[in-house]
Amino acid sequence: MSASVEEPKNAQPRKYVGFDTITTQIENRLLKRGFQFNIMVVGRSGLGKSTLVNTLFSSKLAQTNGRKHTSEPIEKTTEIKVSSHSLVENTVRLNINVIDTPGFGDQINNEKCWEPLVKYIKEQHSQYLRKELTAQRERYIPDTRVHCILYFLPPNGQKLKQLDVQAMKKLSEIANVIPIIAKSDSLTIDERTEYKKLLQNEFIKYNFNIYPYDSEDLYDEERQLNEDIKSLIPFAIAGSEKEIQINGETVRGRKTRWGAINIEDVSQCEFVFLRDFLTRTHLQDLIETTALVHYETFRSKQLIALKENASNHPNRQSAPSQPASTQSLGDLNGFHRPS
Ligand SMILES: Nc1nc2c(ncn2[C@@H]2O[C@H](COP(=O)(O)OP(=O)(O)OP(=O)(O)O)[C@@H](O)[C@H]2O)c(=O)[nH]1
Ligand SMILES: [Mg+2]
Repeated sequence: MSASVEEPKNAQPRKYVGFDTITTQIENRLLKRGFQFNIMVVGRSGLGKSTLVNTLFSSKLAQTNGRKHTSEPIEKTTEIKVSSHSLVENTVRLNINVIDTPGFGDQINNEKCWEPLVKYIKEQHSQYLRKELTAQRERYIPDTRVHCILYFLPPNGQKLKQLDVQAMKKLSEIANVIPIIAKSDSLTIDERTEYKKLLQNEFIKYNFNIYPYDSEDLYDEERQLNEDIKSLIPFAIAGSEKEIQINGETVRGRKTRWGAINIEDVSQCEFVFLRDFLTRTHLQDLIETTALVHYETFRSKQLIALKENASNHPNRQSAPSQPASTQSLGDLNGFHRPS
């Protein structure tokens, strides 16, 4: 047989294509799509949650549907409110949703005041799972899962109150919780150090699962970084919705009769550490941990519950008019609460 089959002209790639180009491909795809990062702020009323939401990325925002101007007042938060912001750094687009929540402690009965937040977080997981399980799932499922909870603690130098203990315990079971000391401008540097130590001991005493978690997969470098971060947590921060003048320079800060604080100055408060931690060093890990640890736990509990449900009701499964999978998926609307 003569070799009459001509090689297609473009059969050989003109450029080098090897395994190492895969990272570039993934990188390009990620860069094009950008990162989606969802942060929730939680804590007692009046601790500065909404203010921090407006402070966190304000100097770097490309787009926002939050406050348009610093003169707009920040009002008391009465319902869960999501604002979306977009940030671009070195050609990387970061889409951030901030979930602002009403402060605890306003109701007469504060028992289980964290429940609406737990419900919100589980609903996002449930939505994601439903999309993932449909026959023709979207190639890219929009991610509304909460990647990180900033838990605000009052700057009072005291041990944790039961309300905070219970809320932190519940929330850290289903999401990455990062405690912070709110309004730390009201503490001296010594008071701050003392309070931080006290809280770190409280976290150990109550056995909280505080982010970042230990894992055997970590490189030595990452482990060291996590140790450093753990010694910093809870971050002592201050927020400000206003810009002020210090030595002729306009900075984001707070001015009182006793002096002024520039919140972006690391010698005065740890706001910049928190921002770097969220948007630089731990961004990808927070997103990944949510998917691989918290969402995965939710997902497997749900699927086991669905399976048990199906085997307890075999007739439902064999109903010809509706395939079992669709039927079970309907159950996810009100997610199961496996005991
Ligand atoms: N000293 C000081 N005051 C702050 C700080 N952050 C916010 N405040 C002030 O505290 C008050 C309450 O701030 P908000 O941001 O509304 O508090 P919140 O936690 O959202 O309150 P709720 O919506 O009721 O839960 C405002 O007057 C802020 O200006 C801070 O870091 N230091
Ligand atoms: Mg608020």
